[in-house]
Amino acid sequence: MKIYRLIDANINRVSEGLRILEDIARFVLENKALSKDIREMRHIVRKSFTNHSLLIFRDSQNDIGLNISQNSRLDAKKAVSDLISANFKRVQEGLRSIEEALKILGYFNESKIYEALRFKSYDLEKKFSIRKTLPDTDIYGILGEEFSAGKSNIEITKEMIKANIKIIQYREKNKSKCDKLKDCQAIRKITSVNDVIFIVNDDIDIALAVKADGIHIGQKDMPIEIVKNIASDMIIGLSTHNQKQALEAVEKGADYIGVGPIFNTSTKKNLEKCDGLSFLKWVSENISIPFVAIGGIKESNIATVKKHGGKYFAMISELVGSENIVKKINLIRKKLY
Ligand code: 3NM
Repeated sequence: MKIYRLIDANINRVSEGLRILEDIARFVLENKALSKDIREMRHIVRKSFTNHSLLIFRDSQNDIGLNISQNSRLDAKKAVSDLISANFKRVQEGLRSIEEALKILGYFNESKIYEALRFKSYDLEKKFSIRKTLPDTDIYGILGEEFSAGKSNIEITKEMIKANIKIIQYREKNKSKCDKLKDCQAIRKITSVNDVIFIVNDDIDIALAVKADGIHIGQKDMPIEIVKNIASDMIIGLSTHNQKQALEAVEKGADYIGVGPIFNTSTKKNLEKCDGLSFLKWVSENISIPFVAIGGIKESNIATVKKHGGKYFAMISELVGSENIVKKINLIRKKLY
């Protein structure tokens, strides 16, 4: 009979996990379809034992797991993404337990229902992922008004989006905090509506204030471990200039790395030394996270960057300095495909 108690405990565990996931889908991700899928799953789990026959086996006060669980710090969560993965794990483990217990009791058909629910939960988990990866795209646009021949960052953002750019970084080295904040608030609105990833360079406070998708930092900025603590749900990009830095970035949990400078450029002050193309080639063969080539990339040399393993190409002056950004991006794409 204790096996029924095990099933009862796991039905509660699974239902509670699903309830948390349903709430995240509804209130955090604001995704109605996902929330509905989870709710349906929860109802199936609950209704498969409708006659409350399992209630008599419930003995949660005497559950030896309760004390352990209440004293444990192992389940401390830092971010919504941690909460999501912990609860999917809980749901999947619970479903597995029920599945096996039902088999012992000879309920093979019922056990299949729980197996199917477990597989469904793997699919749903993929849909839940909070944006932590770069979009599968080509050009990574970076803003900078001092290189834009008079156009504002807002105008440039709109032109980039018209050209189907899927990721835009705000990088201003000389503006006041207040001006940067105003710019970023406006750009966040435009990028959100157009489903474009918005990354802020350097200023974590601004990235957090405007709810950017990510933050990009350099080697001399705040250490990535600290940034990850502060901005745990954000995409974190780190500039790297040699193999050691690239390996360290992966180890410390960067979501992507900048690789450069590929060529000489006057856009960045105090440009780091880098064996551009051969470093990029090495990264393309040895680094498992996304990598963005940067530094002096133009329409005229982008094919060479691609030949050396480039997949994402970041550009400032070549894009923002163009009279017609859409036309420029189309010309660049012709060199890539
Ligand atoms: N970072 P442009 S090179 C911002 O090597 C930046 O990490 C670099 O500008 C790095 O496309 C660079 O105008 C400047 O050359 C890129």
